[in-house]
Amino acid sequence: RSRVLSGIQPSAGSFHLGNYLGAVRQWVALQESHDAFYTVVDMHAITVPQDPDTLRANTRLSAAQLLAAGIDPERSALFVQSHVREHAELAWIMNCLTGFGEASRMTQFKDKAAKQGAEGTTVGLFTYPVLQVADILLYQAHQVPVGEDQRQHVELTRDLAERFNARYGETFVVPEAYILKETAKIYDLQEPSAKMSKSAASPKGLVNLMDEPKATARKIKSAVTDTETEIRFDRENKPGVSNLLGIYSNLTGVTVQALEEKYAGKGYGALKTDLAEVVVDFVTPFRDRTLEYLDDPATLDKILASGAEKAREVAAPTLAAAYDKVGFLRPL
Ligand code: AQP
Repeated sequence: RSRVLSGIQPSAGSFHLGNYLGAVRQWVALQESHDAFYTVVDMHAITVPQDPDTLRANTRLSAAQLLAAGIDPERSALFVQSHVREHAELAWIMNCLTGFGEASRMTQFKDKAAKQGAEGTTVGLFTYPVLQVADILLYQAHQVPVGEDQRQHVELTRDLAERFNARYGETFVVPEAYILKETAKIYDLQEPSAKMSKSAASPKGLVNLMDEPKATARKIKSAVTDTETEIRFDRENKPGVSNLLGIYSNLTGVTVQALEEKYAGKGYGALKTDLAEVVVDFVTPFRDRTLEYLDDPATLDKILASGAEKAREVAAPTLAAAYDKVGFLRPL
């Protein structure tokens, strides 16, 4: 069976609709057909300041949301990144293979560094993509289910796997990004040309799955559209309406074309009211399930411990092979 690996940051606590549709939903589907490794990447989270207690709570909350979304810990290894030390260790080797210029070209780094300012930008934020390379290569993953914003990081992973293999001999599987066209990028409700993001300009554009469903319904109803009246998918000229149609279609399985027909001659209000209901119907049970998992932290921690054990069974021999290849002397 081929392998998949992906990760999600616990920094915001709640996942947003972009995280779910762009990534997590594919994780759930892929565990049927693949050996799956899914991780809450707390080490990535600390590339920007985090309050320690909040980070701990949000790490559990993230794991609970993954379970609520349908990750089955019997089939998938669900673990916390910092529980598997090999991530940091392989990242060091990968840091030593990455060009400074190469890392400087990562657009996510440039965006995030611009937000943090020169003094607030840590070296950890700079090498974040390289840690992500290690996350993927440790598991010899064939596919990496992510949103479009992560494509460049998966490309870097491919380059580094190939570089390592060429320099030291065949060691790593060269992975591919697994990005579904329909959900590659979910957009901000208020700024529909920008991706939905936890660091959105306004919280009104961001649909957090753990928010009160009523608040979520309000956000959908006040989504930005345009001055026309026609409900038509046209990303270029009607980004707001297209985003709503995309979310609607992805949550219900009804095609965009069928939605266009359904809403022909109707106003934006009707579309928004119905979509608000669709989203509320999705988030309400999701949220309840998450809270149930959170209610029993001992069980949650056991699931994560067993996930880390499964992860280490694959990560440890991969790291040992890499240590050998680069010429580290084995300790007695
Ligand atoms: N808007 C989105 N559409 C589709 N996929 C998305 N992802 C994130 N936003 C969208 C995907 O979600 C997965 C987990 O993301 P992450 O934990 O790496 O967080 P991120 O990419 O940093 O998410 P944000 O909210 O966009 O955070 P900031 O504001 O910090 O950049 C990934 O697979 C990602 O592609």
